[in-house]
Amino acid sequence: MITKSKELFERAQRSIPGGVNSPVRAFKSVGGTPLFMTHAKGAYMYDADGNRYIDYINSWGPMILGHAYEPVVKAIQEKATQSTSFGAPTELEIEMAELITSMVPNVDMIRMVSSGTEACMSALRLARGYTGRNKFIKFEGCYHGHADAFLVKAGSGVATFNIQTVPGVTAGVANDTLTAPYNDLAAVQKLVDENKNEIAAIIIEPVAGNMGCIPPVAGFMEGLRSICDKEGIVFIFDEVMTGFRLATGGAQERLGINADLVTYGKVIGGGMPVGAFGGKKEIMQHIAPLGNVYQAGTLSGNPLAMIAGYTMLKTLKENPAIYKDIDDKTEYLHKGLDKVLSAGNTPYIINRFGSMISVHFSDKPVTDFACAASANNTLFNKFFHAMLNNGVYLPPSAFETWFISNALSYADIDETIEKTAKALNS
Ligand code: HOZ
Repeated sequence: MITKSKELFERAQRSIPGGVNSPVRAFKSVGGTPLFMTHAKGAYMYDADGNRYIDYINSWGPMILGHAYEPVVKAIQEKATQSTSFGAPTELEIEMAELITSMVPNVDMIRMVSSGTEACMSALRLARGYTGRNKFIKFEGCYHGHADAFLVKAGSGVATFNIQTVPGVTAGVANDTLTAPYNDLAAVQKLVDENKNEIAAIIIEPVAGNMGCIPPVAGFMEGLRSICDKEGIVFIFDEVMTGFRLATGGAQERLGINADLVTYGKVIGGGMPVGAFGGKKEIMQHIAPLGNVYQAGTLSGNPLAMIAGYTMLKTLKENPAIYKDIDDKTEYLHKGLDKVLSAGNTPYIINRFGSMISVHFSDKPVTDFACAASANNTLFNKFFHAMLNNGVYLPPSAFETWFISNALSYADIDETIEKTAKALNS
């Protein structure tokens, strides 16, 4: 029963566009009523009708240790009594920067912002300011937030709703965005050759999570790194999803690749609105007030956001075994899903990297956006609802990765696998 969610959705649509504050959560592509949540603890979310769900979104990534993780909640509560914002520097911001630079060896300097969108937008401006070039390369199906320049062949909601051209993004802006298929090094080389000395940056999700989960194929990142080195292009890793999720050093550590600039969001804020961009000092010193590449924010370095993120990152730094635990759990889920899905007649592909995983109903490997888009996503939508009806909350789109939290127990995963079998037979 979702009577209250239905009432809330009707009411929400009268004052909020589409009834939601971020499009994918409206369930528009999967159909039905989005569930309105009241609270969450550990691996479970509870909706307005009191239903419990095993959560495989985890706020789209941040809740790596589960919901309402006590040390983070307590730290926020204590900090709030000392003011919720100063608009002036604090020692905590230095501690946060020092913690991050100690966890990610090639990040010399870091600037805090309030969202992943801001982080990517600022990193791109910095790369352009640093190189004096305008164009950049992104990959089809990658999503780097909703700044104008990135909304070209973007993943996530743009792909979910099949929006080909985003009204409001001018042709002037879009013309500087060059796109290549994910995992296609030859296509990147061609773009670079055709736009000699014009490309400021290559930005990539090192493990893509906005077209389902798509890991890079062997040699792809190394190839991009060497193109960037040869051509003086700034290599930007968008680690909004992967940062502090795949390892303390994020995808850079897991893939053994050093980016020039890295963007963060999600886990770095412990569930508060936080983003960051950082990297080599040589590039970062072009940011104002050191340099003239301007970027600013009233709530940047906000004390509540900083203490939440600091507490989360410190826990991860001091307990690196968490990463093995969470990877093992994701592998266990992978094997369980495989067993259940292989018993049916529907072709499927499970992609996984660390604690990111997704299912595409496809008969061929899913290595780029075209593969993800040609999968049977109508079937995914049915699967989503069958799982939801059985108390398992998956992303309401095949173009989103699932995020595993360490609060998830093996019993929860067994329950999920059992419910998957039930869902497939329904
Ligand atoms: N764009 C994010 C997913 N890739 C967030 C979606 C949401 O919060 O609704």
